[in-house]
Amino acid sequence: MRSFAMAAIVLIASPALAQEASKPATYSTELTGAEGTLGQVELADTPGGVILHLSIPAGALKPGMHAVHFHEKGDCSDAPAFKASGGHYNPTGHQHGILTANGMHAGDMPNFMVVEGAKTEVELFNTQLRFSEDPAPLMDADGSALIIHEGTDDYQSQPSGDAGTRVACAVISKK
Ligand SMILES: [Cu+2]
Repeated sequence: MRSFAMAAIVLIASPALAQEASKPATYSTELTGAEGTLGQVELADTPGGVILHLSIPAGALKPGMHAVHFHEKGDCSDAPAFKASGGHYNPTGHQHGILTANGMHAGDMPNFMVVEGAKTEVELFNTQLRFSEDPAPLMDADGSALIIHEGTDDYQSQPSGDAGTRVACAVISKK
């Protein structure tokens, strides 16, 4: 006689356990220029860093490359100089610049391009920052500011990349 081994196949019906990606905290703020609102900034706090999205209408900034950094204080009250925002956000005590051996500031980021007659949409990812986690929380006691400069960051001149005048400022702080 042939014996048949019976294989029991057990199907376990389990509820869909597909994990939803947790939604990042987001923050929205206005960019202020010399004469008022100049654009919008959207931030998202992710496990790996902060995503930054800039939306700037055509004509609001001069065409060409511009430096953008996070500066140390959430204060844009002194337009058009925007010096109240302090220097670059640098809680870890590094030198300025992506090209500097002992760089870089937590607030350092690549330059972006403004094209004549076109709206500017820029997305940047900064892996050194978080909204409120150490070592570089944007929303610390005095907040921080996003600053756009008239010129280009050379990624090595101290203390701020020779990026020229500040032309726009956005406050980032705990609400
Ligand atoms: Cu700057």
